[in-house]
Amino acid sequence: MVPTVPTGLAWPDEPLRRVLLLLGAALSLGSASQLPPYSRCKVTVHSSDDVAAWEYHSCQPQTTDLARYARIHVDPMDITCGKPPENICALENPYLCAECDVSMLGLSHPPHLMVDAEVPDTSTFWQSASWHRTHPEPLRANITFSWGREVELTHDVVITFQSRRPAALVLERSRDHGRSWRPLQFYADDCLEEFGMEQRRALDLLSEDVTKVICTEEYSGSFASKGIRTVRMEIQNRTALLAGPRLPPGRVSASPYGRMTANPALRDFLTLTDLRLSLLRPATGGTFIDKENLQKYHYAISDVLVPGRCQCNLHASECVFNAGRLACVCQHRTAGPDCSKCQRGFRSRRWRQGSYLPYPMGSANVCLPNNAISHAALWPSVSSVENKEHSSGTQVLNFIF
Ligand SMILES: *[C@@H]1O[C@H](CO)[C@@H](O)[C@H](O)[C@H]1NC(C)=O
Ligand SMILES: *[C@@H]1O[C@H](CO)[C@@H](O)[C@H](O)[C@H]1NC(C)=O
Ligand SMILES: [Ca+2]
Repeated sequence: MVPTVPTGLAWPDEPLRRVLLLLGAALSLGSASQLPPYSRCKVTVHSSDDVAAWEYHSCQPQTTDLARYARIHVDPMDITCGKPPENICALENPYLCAECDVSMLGLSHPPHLMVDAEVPDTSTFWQSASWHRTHPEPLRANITFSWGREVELTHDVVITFQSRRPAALVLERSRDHGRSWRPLQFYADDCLEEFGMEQRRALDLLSEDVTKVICTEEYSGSFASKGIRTVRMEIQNRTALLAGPRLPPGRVSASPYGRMTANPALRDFLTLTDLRLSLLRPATGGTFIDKENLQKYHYAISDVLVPGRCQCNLHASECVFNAGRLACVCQHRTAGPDCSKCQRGFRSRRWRQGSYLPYPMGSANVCLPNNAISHAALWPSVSSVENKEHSSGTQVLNFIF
């Protein structure tokens, strides 16, 4: 099962994240009244003898680190260091080198070391070949994370480099399993020269720019701190543009999601099947390239964090990892890997996505039994569902079984 953290909490930074991932299951056992909206799909409101009544809510899986559930592919195939064995040196000191060799356990740096659990003080990392291998061609690498399904980003993507941060890179997304790609964000030490774009910070975005693709020099420009090794795609700064001022804990998620329903462009921007990190130019520490010591130019990444959740159309509160795939555990009589259709026998009205509105419970839009309409007397709520969904009522529908 996918470890989860409660949706209502702000996503914590490293290293608290690792701890919370473990605590997630325990925390979500808190009393029902403390649960944030959308974290459950169905609760018993009362039961007597053989009659149970349920209240349905729209729901979604909790945020988790999706990077751990992705297939990771590095391009070109031979760009990981160590085949043949080679020396990789420090940018600051070309005589401080370490051997990389794929055939030696302690000396190899395969891609999965970007998503393993980091133990304090002992970083494990993926490492590329050095520029020595490809010079005078550029040193480039694509790292692709594939989920084989739609997922949505909920918090900042954070890439932690072991090397200095690259001088140019692009973060891209695909919604069609890698057939087409669109940029999410450009990063360079000089945006104008590298990409022909004005440099901008996510902080400076206006609410009409919520899905604007920017180029930032914040992480690789000359003023970027040499000691800090992370590169971020600022998701929260964007959702915050829609949410307005920060809400008290426990209500953090509700308002932005309500507004996201009304902003399909942002939902589209944050929904993807694949995420790609395109490394275009390693850090060189300036414009001078030391051709005698090309082993000091390379990429190394110790951790990639992709906080998000399965896209389940607001019909599942859980997403499980099974046989290498993430799948929604569909509720509301829906079916399919992303709950995008009604179960057989429950199709008396057209399938609909759940909705975050009206606040705070949303609308479950459950699939109804095939005979629901003809048994209108038994299903008095069928028509009132429609009404309630458009009123400010909080209960969606009480189903009597
Ligand atoms: C990375 O992907 C882009 C876009 O598909 C492609 O043009 C480029 O050749 C790839 N780079 C490498 C180093 O494989
Ligand atoms: C943007 O993100 C940064 C870092 O997460 C945060 O300090 C800042 O307050 C955010 N800005 C807005 C406008 O939300
Ligand atoms: Ca690692």
